[in-house]
Amino acid sequence: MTKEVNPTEPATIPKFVDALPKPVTAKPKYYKGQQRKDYYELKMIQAEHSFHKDFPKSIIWGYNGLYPGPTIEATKDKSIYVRYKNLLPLQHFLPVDYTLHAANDSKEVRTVTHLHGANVDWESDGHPEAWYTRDYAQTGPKFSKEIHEYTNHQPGATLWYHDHAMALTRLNVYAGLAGFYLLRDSLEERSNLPCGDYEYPILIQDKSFNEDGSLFYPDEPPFPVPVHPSITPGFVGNTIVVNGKVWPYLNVEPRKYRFRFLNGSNRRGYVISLSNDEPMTQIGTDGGFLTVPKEIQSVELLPAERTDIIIDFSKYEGQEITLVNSDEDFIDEYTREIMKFNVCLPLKCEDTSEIPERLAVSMDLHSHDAHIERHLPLTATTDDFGRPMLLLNNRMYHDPTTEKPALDSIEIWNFINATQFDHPIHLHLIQFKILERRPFNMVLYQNEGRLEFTGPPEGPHDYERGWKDTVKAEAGKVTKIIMHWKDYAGNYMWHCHFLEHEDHDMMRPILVMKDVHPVQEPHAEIQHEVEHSQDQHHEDSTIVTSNNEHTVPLLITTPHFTPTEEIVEYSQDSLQTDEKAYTPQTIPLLTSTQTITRSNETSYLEENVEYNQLSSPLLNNTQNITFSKAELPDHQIHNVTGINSIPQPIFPSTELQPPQQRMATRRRRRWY
Ligand SMILES: [Cu+2]
Repeated sequence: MTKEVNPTEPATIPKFVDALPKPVTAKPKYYKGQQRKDYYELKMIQAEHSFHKDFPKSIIWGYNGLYPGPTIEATKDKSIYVRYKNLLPLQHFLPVDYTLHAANDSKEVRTVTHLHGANVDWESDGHPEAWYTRDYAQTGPKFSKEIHEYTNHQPGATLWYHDHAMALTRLNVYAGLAGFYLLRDSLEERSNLPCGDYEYPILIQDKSFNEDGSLFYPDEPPFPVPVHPSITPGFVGNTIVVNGKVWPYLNVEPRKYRFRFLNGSNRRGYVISLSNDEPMTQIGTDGGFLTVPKEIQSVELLPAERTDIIIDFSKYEGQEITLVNSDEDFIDEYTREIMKFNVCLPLKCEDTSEIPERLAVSMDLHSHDAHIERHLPLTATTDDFGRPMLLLNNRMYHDPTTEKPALDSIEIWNFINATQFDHPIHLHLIQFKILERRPFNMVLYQNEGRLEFTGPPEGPHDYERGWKDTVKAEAGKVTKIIMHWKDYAGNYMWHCHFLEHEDHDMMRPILVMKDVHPVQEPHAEIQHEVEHSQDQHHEDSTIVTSNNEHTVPLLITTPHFTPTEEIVEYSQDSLQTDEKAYTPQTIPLLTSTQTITRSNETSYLEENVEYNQLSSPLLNNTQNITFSKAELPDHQIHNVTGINSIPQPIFPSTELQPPQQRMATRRRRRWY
């Protein structure tokens, strides 16, 4: 007896009955009467899409009406031009929250396409405020041109384009506005990697459906809020959709295949492995090839992360192998599986493809070359409506810009994740390397703003040692990355790539500045002086104090934690357990930041004015704790004045455990 298929109930949905589609390749278009090889036009339109052979057709929004959008194939250093035309309906078919930042600029559907991972001029980057409505009837404050120019001055890589409109990204991407952008280079050309029919880009997203097969997206969180529709703290779907099909299969030959995996989900992370526990060969990360191929058992992909993998099916002839998800968050028996490979096709011809011993040339960035080191907290608070809200550097999106790297400078960024969740942090424009992650005392940091490490630094995971543009900032750890700000100046972004977080202020501007000294104050606001502790037992100790403690302007009472100078130090417990490994030391960079002279006094003053006028809703529920040197409880612990504690989030319990009642009435749809 066949069970009736109900798109809301994963248990009733047959798995592995639709073949995995390969997205079509975008073709250049005629432009002003001429056919050009470098001009593309993609039309965002509403269309019908079949997610599963047993589902009714669903409404989606797709580039050229396709989900995923057509794959753009580009070549390193050859410019291409793309116009993404908004021909969508004026009203959204998913629940829009008009209380989010700038969402009420226009009630119509706003779109803007970001090329994720691209080294690109900011006006072509797809800035969230460069949005436009249908036929460019209305445009956002940062909109400047209709045609994006991609110069492709970067190594070959798996990039992707997706919608990035301010406060609508989660809905527009969920509706289907995403596609691949494969940048190829001569290194790839010279290699003999699997290609053509043996190369697949794989877009993994999770979705939930209504009974009629339409896409489901919640219109409110699972706790009472005074706003409707309202954003949720995060949404995960109850099915896994790969290249537009729910749990598809791919018939393969017993030979090597290349898969470029992309997690395009709103909130869900995946830990991918093969059901037969055999290893896979990783050849690339977000930003392109690794220096050497790496055998891995599994790879974790948070939203927006990519991995380039070779799977050799030659040993598995006749087998069925499932691509397994062992991520622990939001997992159930259904989402544990992603897709299936059936090694059932006859070998068409001998597999002559190879995995080269060496791939890319090594071009590492070294800590000692960094001009500046920034410390950037990830914290939780509540918004004007009492809803949980996550912040970067304790600021909302529209607060004045604080991350202003100088063009051609090398910087180190430390993400101090004081929330209870990991967050995938994405930086526009550049690719970076992960240096380390290091656990710290969360309670001490949350209560007093002091950073105390509780263990040794951990190197990046084996599958994330290449170039990255999105990194998992782990909860309770400081994640340290290094990057070179090069090629372009202007307005960029850094943000969490959980789309519900990004749309709700977990996003901050970056201004890459031309003609300034590469060494500046990390956050361009408070002037600090550094005093050396007299304590002979702790010669390396440093206390950072503000030089105008008694006349602090408003900006110091705002919840802006600005640890200009951070010191590595350790808890007593750690010292006792492993003294050798925990020998205190200062970060070598401190020396260079201690002697900072401001190169741009004018912009500093302007910034001050802006801060004094700033009123943030955070002020109401934030306590200000200021320490002076005399009050320091222990000279081993280093401190910064003007630190504010951030109230603890209300939402973690709701994010992990939606109320049971609601779960039952809404048929396993989830809000997170
Ligand atoms: Cu986040």
